[in-house]
Amino acid sequence: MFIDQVHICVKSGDGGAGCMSFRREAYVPKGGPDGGDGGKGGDVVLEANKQLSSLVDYRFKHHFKAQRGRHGKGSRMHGATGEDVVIKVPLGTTVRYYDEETRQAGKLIVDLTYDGQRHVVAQGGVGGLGNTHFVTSTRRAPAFAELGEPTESFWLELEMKLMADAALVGLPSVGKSSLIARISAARPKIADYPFTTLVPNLGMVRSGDLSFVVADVPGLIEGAAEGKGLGHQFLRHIERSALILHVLDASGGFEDRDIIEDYQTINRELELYDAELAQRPRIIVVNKIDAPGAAERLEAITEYLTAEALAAVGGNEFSNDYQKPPIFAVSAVTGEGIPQMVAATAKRVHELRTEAEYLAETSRAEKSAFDKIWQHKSKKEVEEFTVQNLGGGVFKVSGKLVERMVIQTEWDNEEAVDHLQRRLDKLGVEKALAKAGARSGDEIRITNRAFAFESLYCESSPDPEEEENENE
Ligand SMILES: Nc1nc2c(ncn2[C@@H]2O[C@H](COP(=O)(O)OP(=O)(O)OP(=O)(O)O)[C@@H](O)[C@H]2O)c(=O)[nH]1
Ligand SMILES: [Mg+2]
Repeated sequence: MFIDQVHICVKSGDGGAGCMSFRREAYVPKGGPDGGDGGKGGDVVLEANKQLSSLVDYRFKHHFKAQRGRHGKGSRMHGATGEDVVIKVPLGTTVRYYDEETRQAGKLIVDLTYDGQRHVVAQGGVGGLGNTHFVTSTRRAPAFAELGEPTESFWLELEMKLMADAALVGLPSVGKSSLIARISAARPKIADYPFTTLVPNLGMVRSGDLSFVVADVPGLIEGAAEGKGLGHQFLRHIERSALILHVLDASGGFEDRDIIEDYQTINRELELYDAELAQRPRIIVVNKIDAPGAAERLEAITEYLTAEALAAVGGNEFSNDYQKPPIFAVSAVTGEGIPQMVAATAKRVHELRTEAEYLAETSRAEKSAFDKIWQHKSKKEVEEFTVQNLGGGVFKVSGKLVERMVIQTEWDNEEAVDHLQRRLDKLGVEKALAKAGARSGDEIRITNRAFAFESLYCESSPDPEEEENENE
């Protein structure tokens, strides 16, 4: 079965807790703090792998959990980092957030397009620091350590779009499957009724030194772009192909169809689905050239396409071969015209690939520069926080780092809470609270914790004695 969309639930590893411990040695009565740090939790990583051709592995396996970071230990022993979970996916997999309840896919996270490309979809939790970090000139024996950062699980939608170089596109029964069977080792079902092909087939085609992957997708019909027939869900596979092999039936089919109308129908559907698709490089393959009446239909469509191409260049003749419409008359049954069509396709795919590689190189360089800027920005964003006056002497502080600090604090430990307050002050939280109008004794909320505000910057009733001290 061809699986091209799955939902998986991922959870990175929690961070390990830092350790609170003091050195104990024979003959050393009072050893210093020696609690090691907790290890970082494992990441959940998606990795593109060219060996895979579908998402079938994730049809029944939905849950992926990375290992937690180990806790720190005495003697400055740091906890081990949790192992990552690496989820291998085929090339051409796009990854989005997914809301399990509403069954809606959300923001695009990444598009995995080249072999070995990796993306961390869930970062492991940060390990807590051991008590050795909290020694100051006045606090020689810190009796607290940080907790590890917990992580949460969430759902992702993985969607695979075929990465074929060329896609055989056309109405039902024009002979797309017959063609792929003729030019590659693929053996799809072929029959004289529409919608024989229900899932895409891929084939590898060789032509001299060049080779390319071709896709045979279910036939498109009028209204496909709006979801008619089977075509719609497969239109997205065409999106990935650099070249469209537009297949036309020169036999007229059972209904003696007009070949020019057929051509226009497909173009219209592509255009409606995505205007860019209509502009995609293409080769016209006029199939069933062995059938009676085929010669006239070939002539009609050639005339039509030539006029169209001339109009595009705005002249009466072509100044080079590239301006001519690429039309190939073939028969999947007799093999007539097939070698020429394959050679032209291979050549065009090769040209497009070279172009795309050049563009990918430049844009990858651009992208990594962009990533750096973004990383820098996100570090700043982590440190940012906001203060909200909820009224009635209650203030809420929100922000990534601030919240993480609170979560990693062991609240039963007075010294740890003390330390947290000092860190919040350092970040500027106290100042910001005072500025927002908080007074000593007011309630401060950060994530799920509430505590009383005590400030050096703003006293509810200034103590004269203290002021005197400050003036000294
Ligand atoms: N005479 C003749 N018949 C052909 C040729 N190519 C395909 N056919 C016939 O056309 C019918 C449809 O062929 P398929 O290859 O199944 O067509 P398809 O485009 O894949 O059709 P769907 O999968 O339904 O979209 C079959 O009966 C084929 O034998 C050809 O070159 N000449
Ligand atoms: Mg078919």
